[in-house]
Amino acid sequence: VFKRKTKTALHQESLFKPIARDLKNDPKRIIAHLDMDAFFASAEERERPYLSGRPIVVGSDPSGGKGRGVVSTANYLARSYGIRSALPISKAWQLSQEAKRAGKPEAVFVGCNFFLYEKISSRIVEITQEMLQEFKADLRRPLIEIAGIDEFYLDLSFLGDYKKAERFGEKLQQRIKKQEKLTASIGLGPNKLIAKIASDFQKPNGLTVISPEKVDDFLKDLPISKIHGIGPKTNLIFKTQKVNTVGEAGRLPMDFYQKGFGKFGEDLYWRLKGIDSRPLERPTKAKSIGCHETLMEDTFELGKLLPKLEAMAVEIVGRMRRDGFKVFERGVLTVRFSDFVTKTRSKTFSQPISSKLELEKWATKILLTFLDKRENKTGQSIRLIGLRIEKMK
Ligand code: TTP
Ligand code: MG
Repeated sequence: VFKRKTKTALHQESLFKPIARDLKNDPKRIIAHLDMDAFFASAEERERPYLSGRPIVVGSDPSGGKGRGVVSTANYLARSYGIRSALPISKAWQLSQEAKRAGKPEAVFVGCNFFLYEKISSRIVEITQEMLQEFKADLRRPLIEIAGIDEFYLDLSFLGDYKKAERFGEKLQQRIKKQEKLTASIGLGPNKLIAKIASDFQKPNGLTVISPEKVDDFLKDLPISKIHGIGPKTNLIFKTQKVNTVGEAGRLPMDFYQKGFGKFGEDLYWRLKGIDSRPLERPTKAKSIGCHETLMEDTFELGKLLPKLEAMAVEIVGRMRRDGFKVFERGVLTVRFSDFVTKTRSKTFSQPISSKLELEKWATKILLTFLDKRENKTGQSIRLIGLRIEKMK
């Protein structure tokens, strides 16, 4: 399959590495990926029964179509209007108005409540841990990788076969439904790559099992964009080869991947064949955790700025804990004024901080200096605020 090359010895070595030619999935491995369905929207629906059965959009304020932010997520009913994550909120508003004109119910727009989502996220992990314990897993090994606020990988190899793993998955879905009144979709497969594609395969409330012998069939007709790491740029390279499906892409020789994609190419070659040996990761050792937000409109008003700071502090401290850190030693606050001048202030604290409240207090103190003569001589209003923590331990 490989074209012989006469470049450097090193290059040849990488092309003909024997180990790469017969890479296989570890036959003993069973990996699960769990992903909550329409997470933020389902959480809001659960908290407010009067929203039940209505199209829900979680994100920034649409301000009657003039809002400036984006959609965080939409429930499945609102998705049937074409509304989805990362869409401008103004566009979501338009789509909802169109639906209304067509005689369908108007979407309900709700702001983000990270505190709630973080709390549910930890509960889901706890429920999973309890189940692992009941199934007598050896908890000294890391069996859960928290991959995001609503998703994680589980190593279920200890169960020994896919039938048992499937029963584990069903039971986990039932418990989450019973205890948290929310639905999750689960995928099972021989590695993280297949498990993740599988969890997305029958959403919502799906359980998709792709045992090793089913991998090739499962991947064959999937669009290549389903393979993690294939974005629009990579997609374009495949287009020039008239390749659309994973099956077609898997038939291209390694040479094509190494030439076209460099270091990433070899990995991609194996991924497209459903082979992936990535281990479950322990909590990431991020160097900083932060977020920022462009405000609905430029403002001086503390009543508008402080709730934003609080939401950010909640999100950041939540993420810090999920990532396995307990404290942080440095805070960074950024503001952008209406004239787009951007200023950043940071501080290394004499004592490490662990609570959201203390982060919020510090950030508020700094924010105040940006509102008066101290840091804002020309009286500009604020367009964006950003908050970040560093030196987490
Ligand atoms: P996802 O799991 O990608 O989406 P989801 O849970 O809303 O829907 P699905 O049923 O398809 O899994 O993301 C989890 C949460 O992360 C989502 O509820 C909101 C948030 N999010 C954003 O804030 N912005 C984004 O662009 C995306 C993709 C997600
Ligand atoms: Mg989800």
